Amino acid sequence: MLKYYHAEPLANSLKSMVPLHEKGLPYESIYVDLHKFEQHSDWFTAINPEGQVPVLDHDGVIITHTTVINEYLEDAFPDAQPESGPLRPRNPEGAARMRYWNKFVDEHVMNHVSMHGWHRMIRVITQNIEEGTFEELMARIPLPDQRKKWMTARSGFSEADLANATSKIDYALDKVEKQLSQTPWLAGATYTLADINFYSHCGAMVERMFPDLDVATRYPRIIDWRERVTARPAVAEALKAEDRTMPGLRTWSGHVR
Ligand SMILES: N[C@@H](CCC(=O)N[C@@H](CS)C(=O)NCC(=O)O)C(=O)O
Repeated sequence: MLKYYHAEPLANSLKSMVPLHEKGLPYESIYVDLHKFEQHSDWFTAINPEGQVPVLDHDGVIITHTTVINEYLEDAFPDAQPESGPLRPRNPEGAARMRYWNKFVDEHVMNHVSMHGWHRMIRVITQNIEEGTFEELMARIPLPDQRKKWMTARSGFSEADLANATSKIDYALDKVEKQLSQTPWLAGATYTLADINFYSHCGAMVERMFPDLDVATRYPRIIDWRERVTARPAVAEALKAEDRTMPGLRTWSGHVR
């Protein structure tokens, strides 16, 4: 029995939900309301002491961190694969290329996109919380870096930090565009966990978040790649989870990560 604890199907919550659908694995979907700080509540930190989503529970075995969850699913359910082939290539070179891109997205993309999302949305949410209540909520956050991020969101990220994040995203888009001029998918000839990773963090929302980067004109291969990912039935299924979470709020800006 699989249980998946998640927020809205965006970013990390989307990233491990897509493989569940691609592999056709039935799971119990458990929505964790980040807007109510449920991720730091006692019931949830009893499951994940780091107080973050998503979390996979496989017959009581708790797995956290999306890249780890996605590889776990490959190891635990090797025969459940989409028609396009395994999400982690079976040959060592293909698997290494997939991991290279996962590492790149995890280390050089995710946090930069996240900072802009927080700056635009979380700042407003945090500023609407009264001082004493805010301090109490902060005290419940298990990860020190995450606590710092929530507190910075309240005062606002600096223009220098935001500009630095934008330039890192531009660098990443350029790198992905070049890769897509050589191979149809990030890790080579087939769609893999690397595509799911970049799509979840930097797919549908990138144009709306960074209009100045002029993505549609400067990165046409990324647009084409994004359409191919979006057209996958499993991706559409995962995105539909929005209907079970917060109807009508499928925008990057409604999300806490
Ligand atoms: N490295 C983790 C990051 C998880 C993460 O950042 N989760 C966000 C949601 S996308 C979260 O729980 N944010 C709320 C918080 O930290 O309070 C992963 O890959 O799963």
